[in-house]
Order: sequence, then structure tokens, then C-alpha cells
Amino acid sequence: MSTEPPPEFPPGFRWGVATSAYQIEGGATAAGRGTSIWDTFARTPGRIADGSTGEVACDHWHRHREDVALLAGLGVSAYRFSVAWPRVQPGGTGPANAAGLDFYDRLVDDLAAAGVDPVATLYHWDLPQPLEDAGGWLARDTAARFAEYADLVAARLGDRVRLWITLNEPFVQLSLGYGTGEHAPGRALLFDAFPVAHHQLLGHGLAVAALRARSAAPVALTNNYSPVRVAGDGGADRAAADAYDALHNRLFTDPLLGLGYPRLPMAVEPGTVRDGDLAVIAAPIDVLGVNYYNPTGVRAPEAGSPLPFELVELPGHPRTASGWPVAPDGLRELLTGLRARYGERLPPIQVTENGCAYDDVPDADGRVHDPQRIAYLDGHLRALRAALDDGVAVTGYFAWSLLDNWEWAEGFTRRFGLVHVDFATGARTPKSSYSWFRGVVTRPTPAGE
Ligand code: IFM
Repeated sequence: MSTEPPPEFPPGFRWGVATSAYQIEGGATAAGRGTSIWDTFARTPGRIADGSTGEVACDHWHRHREDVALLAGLGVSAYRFSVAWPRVQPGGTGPANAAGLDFYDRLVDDLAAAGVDPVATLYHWDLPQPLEDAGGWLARDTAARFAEYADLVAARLGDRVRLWITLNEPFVQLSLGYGTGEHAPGRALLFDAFPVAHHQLLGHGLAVAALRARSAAPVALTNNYSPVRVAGDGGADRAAADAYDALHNRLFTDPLLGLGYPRLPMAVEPGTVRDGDLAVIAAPIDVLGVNYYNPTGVRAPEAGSPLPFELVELPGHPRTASGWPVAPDGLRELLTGLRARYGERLPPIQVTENGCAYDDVPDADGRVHDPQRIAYLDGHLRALRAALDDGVAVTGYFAWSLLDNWEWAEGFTRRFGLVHVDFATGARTPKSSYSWFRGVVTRPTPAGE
């Protein structure tokens, strides 16, 4: 890690931490919550690495006041959480379940009282199971249902949420949820999953209209991006890298910013993209949410592969406990690359997730030291500062995550938090990265800026 103090950021820069509903809340049946695709998936033997579910997770449902106090102690100006659709519409349609919305109403008020801006994500992968039973994101109707749900949430929270994020990482929902089946709902359709991409985007566009109709703004969509590094020097490797880049980095962003779909390595069934859809999808947004974890190595596939690329390990990088390469320069490359690709179309960016998993354990005194996480965050903040200096408009940064939590198919085996959670008792212990991050976010603004 650099011995220099972390770089300075402009006055008013938004500092936050992020979480998502199913990963922390628990309270799986509390206050009328319905079943989501993740409840179903996690209960299916063999799907989750440690056989766990998010039924209790970090028990945030009962401990949210303690978690708001942790946010206040951290000194962040914003908290990004997600609303669980099955709490608001247990069956995926129909009127709001008031008791479910009450929870978020209280949370938003508690955040405001603590001086922390609420940033709400509407969809962080927890589709109500009844909607999946009716086709899930493969069904066009799910886009309309999503807008209906957005309207219900905006009607209740629209006056206090400071940034709305419609979808989190639709590429992950597409690729792992419906492409390979490693995530809920566990469907392995490979490229036949394309309608999932289009219907998420359409749902986003319809939800933007619903939010605007309630004066709920500003509005964003969050993608995860991964700069592609070509492994190999042949033209076939470059073509494979371009195909992967189109899928991972452009499939959701090109249409969102008014460019229509890029050339994709799959056929699109006629009738999926209808007249007028692209205009709905390209409704102006105020902020682009950018999640960054690591770059991806890509080369040409072996003969007979069902995919037009092969993902390979990138040599020469340290790795997190998830096995992901640590490459802070990838964040600068990504941000400057987005600006180069989209130019004036690009709205201001907020980095809505960035972080790392390590096997953090309390020492004999119960303290949790996580120097690797501090080094990771420090390196990425330097890369972010460099991107600002390159002229990219970035107005916020959220570390993933406030708490160690339930990491999807990896269950409780990955710890991403600034705060350690004892998953047996729920006890929270701020790690050394929590104090370090507090120092960064509460640093006085430089004189003269
Ligand atoms: O935990 C996830 C989060 O839900 C979405 N972005 C990546 C994180 C780490 O895998």
C-alpha cells in the first residue's frame, strides 16, 4: 500500500457504502414478505457453496438501528440499500403491502436523522417467485410489473430518497441467473436468454417514467463493468475479446444511452425488440452507476465451444479470497474508457460498488485487522482520483460493503464488509478498514476548493 495519505476529492463528493436486501435483511417471512427467486434457489440442494440461505443473513431486519448507527459512526454522506420487491408486492403484482414499505419508510427516516442520504436500488435480483413462475425476465410482462412496483415505492419514499437506482447489474442477472444458472432462478439458456436483457432494460425505461411521474429523482441504472484484456495476440483472440466486451460492457449501456444494441454474438428472436422500445429504454437518466471489481482476460475459444470466447486468469495480479485479480488501474481505464466511448451522452458517474473479500478473523482481543482491504480501497481511490484528473465526471463512490453478508451462491464464505459480522450471533465488529475509510470520508475539504 502507498505510504502517501489517500488522495483528496472535490467538495460535495458523495461518500457511501452499499448493501442489498437479500444479502443482509433476513426477516424472510416478516410483515407479509413473499418468496423471491433467491429463497427458492437457496433452498435447492447443491446451489449454495455452504448450503446456507439468506433467511436470516445479517438480521438487518431486526438490527437496522444498530446498522444506521454504524453508518453515522463511519461518517459517510450516503447509504445505498435495496428494496425487496417481495416485501412490497408479495405476489409480484397488485397493491402495496404497507407493512413491507413501513420498514423502508423507517429506515429512510432514520438515515435522514443520522445525516446520511438514502440511495435506493429497486431491483437487486430478488424477483418475486410468482413472477418467475409466469416466465420471469423472459416474459415481457415482467417489465410492466417492475414499473408498477417502482411506482408503489416512489409513492411512499419519493420525497426522501436522494438517488434512485432502477436495476443493479442486469448483466449478472442475465448471464448467471438465466445464462449459466449459477444464480437464481438457475436457468441455463446461454444465448437464448437474450430476452432477459431486453425486458430488464424495458423495465428500467418504464420505471424511469414511473419515478419521474412521482417526481422521484435523480434516477440511475447501475451496471458492473470489466475492462477486457486480450489474452493472446491473434486476430481470433481480439475478436473474442470484442464479443465479450459487447456482452459484458455494452449490451446494457449502448441502448441506455441512445445507441441501440451493439453487434451481439447471438441471434435476437424477431418480435423481442418492438417498435418504440429503444426510445423507452433511452429515457434520459441523471447518473450512471458503475460497479467495478476487476478486469477480465479473454481469448479465442477451443473448437466446438458453445461460446465465442473463453475467459482466462490474468497473470501478475494478487487475488482476493474470491480469486479475483486486484487491478486498481482497471478502474481508471474503465472510467476514461466510458467517457471515450460515450462522450457527451455519458451522464455523471457514481461508483456504486467497489470492494473485496478476504478471510477476516477476529484476533485474540476480538479486533479485526484487514490491511489487504485497506490496500485495495486505497489503490482504487487513487485510480479514481486519477480518472477525475483525466476529466471524467465522477460525483460519488460507494464501498461494497458495509457488512460482511450473504454472498449469493458463495453463501457466507466471502467477507466483503468494513464491519465484521459473526454469522452465528449477528454481532458486528468494525474492522480496521472501517476506521481507515472514516478517515478518508471525513477528511476536511482542501482550502481554496
Ligand atoms: O455481493 C455482490 C453484489 O450483490 C453485487 N455486486 C458484486 C458484489 C460482490 O460479488
